[in-house]
Amino acid sequence: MFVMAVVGVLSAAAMAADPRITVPLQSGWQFHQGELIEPYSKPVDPSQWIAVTVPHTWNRVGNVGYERAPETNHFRGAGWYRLTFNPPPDAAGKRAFLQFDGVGAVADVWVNGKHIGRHEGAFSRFRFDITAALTAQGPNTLFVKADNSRPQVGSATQHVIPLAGDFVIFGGLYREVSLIYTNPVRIDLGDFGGPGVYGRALEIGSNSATVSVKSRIANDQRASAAVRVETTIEDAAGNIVAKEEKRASAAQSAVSTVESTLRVDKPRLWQGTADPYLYRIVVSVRSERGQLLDRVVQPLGLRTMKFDANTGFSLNGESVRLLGASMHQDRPVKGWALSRADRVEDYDLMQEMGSTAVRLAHYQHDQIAYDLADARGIVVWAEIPVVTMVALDASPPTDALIANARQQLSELIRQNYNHPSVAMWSIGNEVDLRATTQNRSAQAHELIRALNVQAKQEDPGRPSVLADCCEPKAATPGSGPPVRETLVGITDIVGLNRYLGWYVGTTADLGPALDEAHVRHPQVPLSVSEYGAGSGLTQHTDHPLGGPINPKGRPHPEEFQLWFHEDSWRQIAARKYLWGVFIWNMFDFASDDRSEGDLRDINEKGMVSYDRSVKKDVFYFYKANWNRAPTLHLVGRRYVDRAYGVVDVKAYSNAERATLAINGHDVGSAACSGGICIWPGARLSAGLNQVVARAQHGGMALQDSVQWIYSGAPGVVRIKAGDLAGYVNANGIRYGSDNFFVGGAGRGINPPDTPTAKRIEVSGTADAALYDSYRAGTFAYDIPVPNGTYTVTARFAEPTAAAAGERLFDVVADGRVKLAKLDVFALSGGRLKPLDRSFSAEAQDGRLRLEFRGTRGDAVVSAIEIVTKSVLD
Ligand code: GCB
Repeated sequence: MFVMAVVGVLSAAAMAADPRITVPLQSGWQFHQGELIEPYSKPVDPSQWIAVTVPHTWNRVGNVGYERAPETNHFRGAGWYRLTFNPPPDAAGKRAFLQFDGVGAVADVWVNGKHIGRHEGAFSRFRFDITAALTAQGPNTLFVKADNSRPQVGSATQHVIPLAGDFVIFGGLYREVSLIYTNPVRIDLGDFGGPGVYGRALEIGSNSATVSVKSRIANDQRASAAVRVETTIEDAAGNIVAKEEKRASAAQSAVSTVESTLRVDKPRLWQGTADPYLYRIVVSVRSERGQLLDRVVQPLGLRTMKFDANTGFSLNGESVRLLGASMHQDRPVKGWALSRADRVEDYDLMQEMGSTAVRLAHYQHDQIAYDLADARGIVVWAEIPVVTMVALDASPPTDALIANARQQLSELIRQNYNHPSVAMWSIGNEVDLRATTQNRSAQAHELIRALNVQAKQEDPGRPSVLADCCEPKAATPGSGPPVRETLVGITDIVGLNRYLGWYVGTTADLGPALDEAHVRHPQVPLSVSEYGAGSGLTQHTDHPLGGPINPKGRPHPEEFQLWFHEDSWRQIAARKYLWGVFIWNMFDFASDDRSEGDLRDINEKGMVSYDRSVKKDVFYFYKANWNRAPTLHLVGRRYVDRAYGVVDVKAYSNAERATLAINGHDVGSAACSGGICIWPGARLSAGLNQVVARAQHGGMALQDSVQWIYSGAPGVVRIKAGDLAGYVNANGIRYGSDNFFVGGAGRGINPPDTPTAKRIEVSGTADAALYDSYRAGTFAYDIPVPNGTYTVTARFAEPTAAAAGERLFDVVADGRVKLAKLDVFALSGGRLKPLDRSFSAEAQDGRLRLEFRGTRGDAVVSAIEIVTKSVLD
């Protein structure tokens, strides 16, 4: 028989010290992707298996660049794992448990050919008692089938939450697996993966705190056992500050609960990031004669948290706004198989940005994530993956799905009950979204109500929460009742997912939308649980409002993300009733089938890139606003090859003022307001420009620099009107993104989400792309150029008119009408045909002003080229 490496066995000394033996199962695994027919009962063909170490996932999703890397693996289905192991020599007489910290997404487990059990749900820890299936004289063979099939009728995941979501469910044993040996009388390991010990502060005063600790004692002996349950609380230095011993009789083949109430004098509180002080609960179970049978250690943080609909959040009686972002649990190549070091780096980055809270979206994360939050004082929004859909079709959720959601909720709460960082339990994300489109809000309601009741039963001490996406719009007169009922009001507190200025509306709509919700639900404490915008780090614009953004496509200029967050944060910051704010998202993450920004299969709304190597400029915007540590960051370090010689230079800083120098020449000092310092209209020289910002803050001298190249010719400006990104034609002529405009609106001849097959283009030119965007309305351009005479060429293509005479407009320069009653349709011979017109114009006071005035309908222009006469002649 094919026998694999035998896992390590703990020393007798280690066993004596700890009555519980934990053996991590990391190496020696064999893996096979795809279906196998009863592999656990037949000899295994070694050629079908590869050696892997656990944590492991077979999926590889999300990469840098427009195209999928050849190593990409989107496979959704079954993966098999096989391991042979020997029990430790002293395990005789012990109970053996297999512990999985997380398997994507449904796990079936066999030991020595016997089916031990199945677990449904990709995120929670689970354990099986495998004592009866083990042979003491090894080797024992373990088979695990992990199945991450897409949820659909007939698949292994059809009744398993989440049924939807834009994040990838990575398949496999992506978290740790271990064998745990215990005495037959032990602290229970069968409580939804929980620790079996649950501590809760009943009262916290300045002189003392009262803590209740409930311990579940399991007994697999043939008779009841008399035990002594010793519960202690230790301070961070390991001193015992409270102790209680209880005698109990642990009933045979049952679980008995022992509750202790302890008093901690002069408690030191868990004060968030200011002082995340942790005690420890230690429960030791001993036999009557004092032999140590089992011991469990859990964190304890003493704190009170309150949420108020008008004043927001308070920690230990002090008002603080929870600031942070959401995060998923993946990275390039590794997928979900993260290491502790990865998690530490993620928390470091969050804290550098100034976060005091995190939304661990959209599911239960590994214990390391909650441990780090405890230790660093980061307040956690914890949640289960009831995401968007509660059924696969228009019928109500199945009983199996409801049971699965309930199971995952019990697992989340019991496994994380003792973490002081966890502030709330979330039971749904945007469940009103699909309810809206399929008119099934009643079904979402029923499930959410049931989960809410359960969350309160599991943990009366923490509020329930949900993330709402789609509050009903007030019914318009004559259109009947609103199509959906609100979910707001079911849970104690609420988060609002609002993508105003990205998926819908404009950023300016955000504040009013929040106020509307606040007025509609005056009793409900509200937060912003999601807002965000994508960013392609190789895509840039000189003006974020130059053209329409295509949220589900390309490009996503990095500067648009900055504008989005600057404008959104201003409005959020001003609304003191919000208890918290969670940016979507802290990190770019794998998202199947997105082709957005400059990436493939990535949701790029992160503050930091998928591989964590780039802190985007937006990261520093929040750092300047959220972190008190002195910060100065020049914006635009990736926009190196500049389209224009005159730029508004921007820095993010929490200093009061900053100064700027370009190539050693002083540009001046700028006030920094809301974290933003701006030097408008700074001039670049031809070639390489060294841009340096300096500031003094908190007794520190701050400096940051970027290098920009300007290779344009003096006195030549080319603008692609209505375009966010700019354009280089086949001859290498570069048009910058729309810029220097006053008024009007940027548009494309194809609305942003037009499918490729339906896209139209301008005909009769070799340079059709130059005419595929336009600015419309009554507007002007104030183009900064040296005084002098210029040849202006304006390029047009009628975007929408169906006949000559439908659109007429004047083009005015230096106060004179240069093109009168221009009828692009008539002059170009129809719609979507190019028309170029040139004229001379004077620049005065350092600018050339062009005005476009509609006389019938809106004026339009697709591109503008101005070239100084002296260069031309
Ligand atoms: C949402 C979802 C989140 C998505 C996000 C997006 O509303 O809650 O899971 O990733 O939008 O970026 O589209």
